Formats: sequence, structure tokens, C-alpha cells
Amino acid sequence: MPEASIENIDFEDLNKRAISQPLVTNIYTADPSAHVFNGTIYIYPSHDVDAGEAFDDLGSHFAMEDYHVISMDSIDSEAIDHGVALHVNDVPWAKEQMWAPDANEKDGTYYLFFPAKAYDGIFRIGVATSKSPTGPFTAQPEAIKGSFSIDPAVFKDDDGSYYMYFGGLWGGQLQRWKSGEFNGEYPESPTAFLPEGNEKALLPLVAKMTDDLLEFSEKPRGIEIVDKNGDLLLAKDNERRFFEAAWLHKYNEKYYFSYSTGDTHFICYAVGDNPYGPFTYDGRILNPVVGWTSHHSVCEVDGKWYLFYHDSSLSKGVTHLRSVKVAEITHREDGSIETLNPYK
Ligand code: FUB
Repeated sequence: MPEASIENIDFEDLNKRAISQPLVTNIYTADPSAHVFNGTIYIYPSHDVDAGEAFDDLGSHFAMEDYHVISMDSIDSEAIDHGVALHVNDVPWAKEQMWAPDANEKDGTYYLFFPAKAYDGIFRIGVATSKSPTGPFTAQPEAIKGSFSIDPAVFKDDDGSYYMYFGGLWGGQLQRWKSGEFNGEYPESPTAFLPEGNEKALLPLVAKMTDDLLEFSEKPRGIEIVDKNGDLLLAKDNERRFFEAAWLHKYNEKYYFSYSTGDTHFICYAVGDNPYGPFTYDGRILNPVVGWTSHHSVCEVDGKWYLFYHDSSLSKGVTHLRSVKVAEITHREDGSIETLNPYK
């Protein structure tokens, strides 16, 4: 739901119609990446704060400084906030804007993957490790070599390989990497350097991780999202093209790449036969929520599938003060996913 319409919302009524309530209310949380480790649900969200930054289309008002981890014993149980797991002051290369993270586990070590703006103003992606899923995490001294842009999501395939999906337009800077090098030219406008409407949409990226999960083992590759005819989605197709919030889940041997369409506020998905794609656009998982951004993860818990997502209902529509929620989703027999309406 675009911000312009917020003043007309009756939030009491909206909360009654919401299909889920915020999982925690002691802090604002967003961009939930959910995983089950050893039978417990762990959610790795952004920790939203109001740092007093002016609103702009580069997302400067998303001035987050740290990460908290949330856990739940089961999908219906109370969500527990485990406090600060990593602070920007403890990440040598990062200056600001701790945006949407993800985590994963390998051989008893937990890895927190996170984007942040470095001192040169360029978003990079870093890794921090811990022996506990709730941290505290210790950051690597440098960002992942060859990393850029935002919103990392790390998927473990059945053969034990890990892949990082990432990228984000506008404030996420993906449009500045078209040549393979960062284009730092003016104007600072978030829409400068985007492809024209009839050009191919910008591609999100994927890279296989090294065995120690600390680096890319290959140069990131573009992820092709195509329509049913096999044609790449175009830049003007902003109700279907990728904007940010990459996620991958596997269902019935198919790979589901899901993402936010940003300025049209949908969570969509596309289906492929391997982790690199191509992925064929198949529909929407979530219709627009209150607040400009939409960001999610898809996670299987006890044989059922859930969408973890956020909205700005608790803050009465403040777009950078969001709350994490969860709702069950359904894969139909043909593999398609039923679209959720966040408010009945
Ligand atoms: O939370 C900051 C940014 O907003 C995320 O990185 C985007 O996906 C959007 O949710």
C-alpha cells in the first residue's frame, strides 16, 4: 500500500482485518529471514529505528545500526527477542545502514550475512559468525570480495552447496553495477542509470559460496526471470520485474525464486529447475502491505509452509518502522502458490 494513501487508513479496523499480528512489539523489525535450526524457528530481521534521517528514495531513513535475532519454539509460540547480535560499530568495514540480513548454519557454526554501506558510500555484503544461532556474531574484517548491493539470502541445497542471492534497485545501487564496476557518477537520484522501459529489467544475482561460507567461490551470475514464452521481463514490467528482497526455497524438487517488485509492492515468485535459473514468472505470493517496502522469507516448519513478512501497521504507517509477521501459504497441486491478502 503506497504511503500516499496512509492518512486514509483506519488502523484499528486494519488491525482487525490483518491475517497476522506483529511477532514482537518491543522493537520494530523488518525483512524477516526465517530458518529452522535444531527444531527451533530463528528469524533474522532488520532492526528498524527512527534515526531522524530525512525521507528520500535512496532509503536514507532506513538508518539501522544493529541486528537482533528472534526465536520461536513453534509457529504458535511466543517470539523471543534475544537482544543485540551484531552492531555496526563492531564491523570494521561498515559505516551505516544495516539492511536486510539472512543467516545459515554449517557444521555447528552460524553465519549472519548482511549488507551495509561502507565508508566509500557503496553497499557491500559481509559475514559474521557465531557458535550460537542467536549470536553474538563476530564480523569478518572485510566484506565478501566481489560483493555489492543489498539483501543477501543464503540457500542450502540438498547436496550441501550454499548459494547467495542478492541485489536491490534504487537505494540498493544495483543499477550502478551494470558495467561490472560501480558507477559513482551524479546525479544521486535513485532512478538514474536504470534501464529504459523497453530494455531488459536488471537481473538479481547468485553466487555459490566457498566451503567456509565466507566468500564467493565464483563471480556472481545474473538470474534470468522470464515469462511463459521464455522472454526476459522488461524494465517497464514493474508489477513483475525484480526490485529487491531475493529469497529461494525448494518445493517438490523445484526451485522457487521470490522477490519484491518494490515500487508496485508485490511479493512475486518464479520457478526453475536449478539454483541458477532461469526462473519462469508464476505469480504473486503477497499483495501490498501498509508501508512502502515489502520483504519476506518462505520457510517450512513441521511440514507446513509459512511466509514471514512485514508491514508498518504497528507504527500506523511509518514506512521505516515495520513489524515482522507470519502467515501460512499454500502450494497448490500444480506447484503454484496461492496469493495472500495481508488484510481480510
Ligand atoms: O530494510 C531496508 C531495506 O528495505 C531492505 O534492504 C529492503 O529489502 C527493504 O525492505
